[in-house]
Amino acid sequence: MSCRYIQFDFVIDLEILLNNKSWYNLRMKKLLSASIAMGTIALFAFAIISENTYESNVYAAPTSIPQENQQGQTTSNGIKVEFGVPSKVYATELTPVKIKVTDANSGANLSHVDWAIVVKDPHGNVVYKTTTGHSHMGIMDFNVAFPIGGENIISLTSSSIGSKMMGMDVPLMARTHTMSSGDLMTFEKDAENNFGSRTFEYPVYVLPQKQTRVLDGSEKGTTVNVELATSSNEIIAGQPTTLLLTVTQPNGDMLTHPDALISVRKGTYKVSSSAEAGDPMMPMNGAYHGHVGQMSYTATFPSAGNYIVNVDLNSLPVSNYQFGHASVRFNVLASDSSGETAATMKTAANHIDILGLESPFYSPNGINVKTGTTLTFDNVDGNFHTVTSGTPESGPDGKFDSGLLASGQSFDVKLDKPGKYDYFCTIHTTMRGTITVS
Ligand SMILES: [Cu+2]
Repeated sequence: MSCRYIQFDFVIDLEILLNNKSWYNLRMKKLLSASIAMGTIALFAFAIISENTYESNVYAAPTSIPQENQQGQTTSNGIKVEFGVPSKVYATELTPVKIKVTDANSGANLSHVDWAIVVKDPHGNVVYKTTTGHSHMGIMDFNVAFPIGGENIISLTSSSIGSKMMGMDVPLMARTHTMSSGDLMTFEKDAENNFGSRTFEYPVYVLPQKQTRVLDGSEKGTTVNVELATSSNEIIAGQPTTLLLTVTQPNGDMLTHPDALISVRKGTYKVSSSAEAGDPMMPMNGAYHGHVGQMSYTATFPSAGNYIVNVDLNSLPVSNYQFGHASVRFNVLASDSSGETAATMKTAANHIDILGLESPFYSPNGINVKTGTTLTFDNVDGNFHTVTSGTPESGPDGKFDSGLLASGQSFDVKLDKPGKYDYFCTIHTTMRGTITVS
């Protein structure tokens, strides 16, 4: 199937939307001016809501997987998601992830689908999260570096654009539809494909950190291959970790009798080294020596974070390949014993982060506060959302409404009456949360 990558956007007058508190009372016709724009950013996705009751089941692929990843696909009620990563994925290495959403019957891409991705490491920690994105052509490719080896989970939530927004018609071209010929302009045979919101989960088997570099030797015209690997799925701070160094010739054969100085640094601070600075006449004095080009070095990384492993290599007169001297810096990542690699997100008791399309949508999703507390919602996602009291089923109840919140904007609400308050996003109706006031 051929796909033409045409960007087709409805351009909305943002000024009207953002300045008019009752923007959704205006007719869509006044707000939308249909135009074809090549290569522009999607703006319309935030202004569209479906009146359908959304499904939000999780479709999980089988969890027993080999160490080499296979291309996967999942079909649920006519929606097919194709998923692909390289067969071998290494921790900390930037990895391309390919995702495509199609109509299961025709195989054609679905247009105008909102989507978000969450990556969970083997401990269940969220290690990567996309902003809520919009796909014109059903293609949702992205890159991620998995910090920890083992079975990681990629969770994709995709959400269709329906025919109604707050009771008003959405133009046909802006709805999710099956592109009958793979072309946004030709979908007459199957004009609408409003499948709601669905979450698909895929396991990705990630191998321990391994990095390979090709270095220029100081001898003219020579190169040498250096591989740094760990045997465990993660480097845990405070525990001794063995680093394996393998040195090979350009033809791939093992390079015999190399000397190596290995040092581990965090910033400018030297954590450990295989030898102290040597005699200037014998610069590799005290270095590790590998008879067959393989050396191991055990270091303890004191805390979680990024480290530099510096390797200085020399060939010796008895080596089977003369490259002179070469050096390289590797970046490695250490995590603490629970697998946390980044500072944990701290949320004050009266702050709620708007995360976007992926569960838990609003964090914390349920919150208990005392009467009279002012709550602040921060939109930390990259897309527009609302905080609107009520439920998607019965609509806004008028108690509070943020209107459209752009990325980085916040909304304050003070609740003086005890009770349970439901709220939701009028753009992505799977996004909902509750506030309990007592
Ligand atoms: Cu939203």
